[in-house]
Amino acid sequence: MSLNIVEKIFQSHLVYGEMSTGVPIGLNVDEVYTQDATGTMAWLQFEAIGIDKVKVPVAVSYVDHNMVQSNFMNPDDHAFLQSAAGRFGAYFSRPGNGICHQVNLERFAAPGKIALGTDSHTPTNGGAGMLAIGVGGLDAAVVMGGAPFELNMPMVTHIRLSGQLRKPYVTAMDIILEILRRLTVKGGVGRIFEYGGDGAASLDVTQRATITNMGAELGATTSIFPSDERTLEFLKAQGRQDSWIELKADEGAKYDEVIDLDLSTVEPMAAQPHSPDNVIPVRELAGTKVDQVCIGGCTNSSYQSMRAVAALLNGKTVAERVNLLINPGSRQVYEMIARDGSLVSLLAAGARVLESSCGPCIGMGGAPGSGQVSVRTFNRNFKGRSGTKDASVYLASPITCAIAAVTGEFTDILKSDVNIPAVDEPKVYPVCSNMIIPPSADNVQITQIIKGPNIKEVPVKSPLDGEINAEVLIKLGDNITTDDIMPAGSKVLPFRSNIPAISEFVFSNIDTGFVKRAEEAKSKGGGIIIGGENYGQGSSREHAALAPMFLGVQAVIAVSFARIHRSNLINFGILPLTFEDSGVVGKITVGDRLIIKGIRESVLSGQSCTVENATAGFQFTCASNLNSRERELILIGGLLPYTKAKSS
Ligand code: MIC
Ligand code: SF4
Repeated sequence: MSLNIVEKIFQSHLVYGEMSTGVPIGLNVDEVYTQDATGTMAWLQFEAIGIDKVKVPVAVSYVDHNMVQSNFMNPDDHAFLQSAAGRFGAYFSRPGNGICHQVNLERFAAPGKIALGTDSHTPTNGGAGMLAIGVGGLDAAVVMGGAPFELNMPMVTHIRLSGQLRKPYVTAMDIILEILRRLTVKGGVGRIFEYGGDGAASLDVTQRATITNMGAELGATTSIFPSDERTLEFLKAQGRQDSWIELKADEGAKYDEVIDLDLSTVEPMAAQPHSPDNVIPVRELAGTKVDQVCIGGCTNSSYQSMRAVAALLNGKTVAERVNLLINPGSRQVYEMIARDGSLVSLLAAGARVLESSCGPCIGMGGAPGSGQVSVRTFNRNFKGRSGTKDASVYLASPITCAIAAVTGEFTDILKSDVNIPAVDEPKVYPVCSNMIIPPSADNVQITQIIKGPNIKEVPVKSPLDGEINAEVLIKLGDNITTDDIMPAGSKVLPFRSNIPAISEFVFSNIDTGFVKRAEEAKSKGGGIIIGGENYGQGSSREHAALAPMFLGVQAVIAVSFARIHRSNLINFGILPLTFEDSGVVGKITVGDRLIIKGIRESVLSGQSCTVENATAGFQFTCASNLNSRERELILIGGLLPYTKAKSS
């Protein structure tokens, strides 16, 4: 039978289930990686499960998000993660070594293998033919403990690329922005995007990785490219040609959908505030003034991007009105631009070059001024994520950004006379692993786990009661992001390992009364959240489920859910329900009391449940759509009690 690439990888990792759309399948996993902002919880959960050593072939713990260190909390987390990696047998990528996805692509990505990462941009590794999926921390912990990873078999969409980019003006970032323009932030839900076609060969691995990275913004499970000569070139240059295998779809392989894209028609694009799919051609923005430019992040900080930006800035000065911030994605990239003189060009032009970390992308420093326009090479421009609520954040390619830094405005590059160098993939990357501490076989007994005072126990929910009788705490529209639910930024991120403290910030950017209402409702049956379509899109942060659970939220009733967030809700025992008739949403008001009788039976049988709005006096029905494992999780109070029960 002819198979596509996704089916080939799933088939070689299949533990149980049948590969037909929507059916749960269990997969063996080759690598799990964590980053610090989600990793502290993941490793605390791994510890709580009580397993002595990670059971996947490779586990890596990165530190890249929480790097501001304005007090003891961030460095305490780093010390905890380093000690947990030593204790449980994971590699530890030290602070300063770079952003997890960029470093993982350089050091660990391998075609044909499966990786899970506790970050929604884990699909970056798909640029090297690895099937890499973003998950919540608890899912990662359980898989590190030896369980298969379960997901419902997604649809596979083939994106057939033809032609060539009008390089160097048009970049991989413009391709993924064009796809976001066409498909929107909901367009990838329940799908894996498999790239192919003649045009794929014209893209190198880091360009492919830009595309698979930002595929997360489509809501996709993941995205993947074939493994071909370009993949081999990359792995060779990284000194890892042994990891290479060829990977391509069989002749006649089938797909659920096919989308054609001629690369020669793509032009420079930008996402306007406040959504990555609000995309228009840069030429339509020409003349719009820019106050801040940020270059780097996990989407666009390859050596090729940095070198091109440096060449553009060489001998020029950043426009007077503009602040230019640059964070190279990894220590390797940083070292390369230092050695070839690019760093000098950047500094001489007036760029503020930061360390290799997420930085401004997640609001860890580098916030724009009030009402300012910021254009960034990052992947998300949700309102307030930059740290400034009224800033206008645009997303664009490193080339578009560098030109804006010099001219102080968006420029129609195709009409301008800027001379842009084409930078090819290096033949050899400087490989130095001194910032990655490998697991040592015999340290299990000797390493103590270090926990600072801000690191608190993981709260666990009690089993589902026979009836939910709770108050509507908030009612929301479509596409609510996990940044809306659980904001990030330098004030909130340090509390990622302290659920009681971080819970005080739930919905704080959109409804400052939420926490108080939830706390008051907690002793009276708890609360319910009402959402629209694609509830919980964006980041994999499980805190967006864990903190509401801690505040007594029993259920979220929405029109539809984003994949990772839905799993996170279930993992922490919060029931995700969907409206059978979304017309009733308009009749529900904050403060209404909703009663769901016989909820355990409905969950068990998989049948719709009847929700009584006792305040407004009407009833409606909801579906739970849980598979058999998810039902068990909800009944017992989540994945942690489930895993413990299974292993006892
Ligand atoms: C993000 O880009 O929002 C993050 C921070 O990397 C998250 C993870 C997190 O919330 O810690 C992600 O993308 O999953
Ligand atoms: Fe870091 Fe931003 Fe990438 Fe998230 S999207 S991993 S915050 S660089």
